[in-house]
Amino acid sequence: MATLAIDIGGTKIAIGLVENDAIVERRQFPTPIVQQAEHFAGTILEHATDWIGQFSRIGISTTGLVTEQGISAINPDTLAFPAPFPLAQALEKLTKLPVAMLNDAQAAAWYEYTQLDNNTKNMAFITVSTGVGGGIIINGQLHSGATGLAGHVGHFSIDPNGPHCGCGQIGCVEAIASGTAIKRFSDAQFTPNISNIELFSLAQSNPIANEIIEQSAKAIATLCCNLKATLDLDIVVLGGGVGLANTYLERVQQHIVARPKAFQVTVVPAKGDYDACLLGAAFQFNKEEIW
Ligand code: BMX
Ligand code: ZN
Repeated sequence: MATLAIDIGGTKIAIGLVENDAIVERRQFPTPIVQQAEHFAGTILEHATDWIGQFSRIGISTTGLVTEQGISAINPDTLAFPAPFPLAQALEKLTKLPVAMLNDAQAAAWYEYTQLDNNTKNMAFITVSTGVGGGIIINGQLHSGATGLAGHVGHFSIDPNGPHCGCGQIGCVEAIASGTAIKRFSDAQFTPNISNIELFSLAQSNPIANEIIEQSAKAIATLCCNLKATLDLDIVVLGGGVGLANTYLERVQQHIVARPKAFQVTVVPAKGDYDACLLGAAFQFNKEEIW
């Protein structure tokens, strides 16, 4: 029997049927703007109507802080739910199936950890996408903390003179490096406005475009070195639409090697590619069995 995997982002939802550790079918649609969890759950299930009967459990990975009560935004600018949003309960009620839910980057961290060699015990996954999210594995276990907040590394405040973050702090990595931040810097420079994909192409010839991306990559490098200093990580896995964009990983690596050796850490691209969070949604069921 397969698992229905659901990955909830601020702008889009990806769903997949995951069987034998692989996505056998996948779909994507815009995140519905509804206030009621049951209405939201019903909309998701409508996109999976023809899969009903093929899955025996549901795994959710979602942007935001996940607690027993539901989903709450740390940065409300990127999510329009009333908090806490009891999505797991709503899906359980509608399907009568077991439902598990984790933060998106924590779920991806667990998936990516299972794909690494056995010598790796301490790692972090960082996604640079709409926001900047993270998940931390310590001694082979996902560390989510007493309140589920652990890994919200996008809210390391790294510049006291930096931009305001939607979380209420100033100079967060997310406010400098995320896809949303890149778009904001880009819109202030280019008229007519261009997409982030266009910005990455333009960066090859235009120093302003290049500087916006460099600023993001440098903030992520600072984050990686701070995490190395805090947790002595073996490796950092990078994902997300921006994190996996052409030249981005190399830019981060270049900034890391300019730091003192003690704080340098190896950064590799996510094996799950753009679907690391979706695979993580299904893999959270394997958490207990693996070690
Ligand atoms: C934000 C926060 C994190 C999330 C991260 C990446 C909210 C709604 N989300 O820091 O929980 O992991 O963004 O999210 O507060 P993504 O949507 O960019 O993948
Ligand atoms: Zn913040």
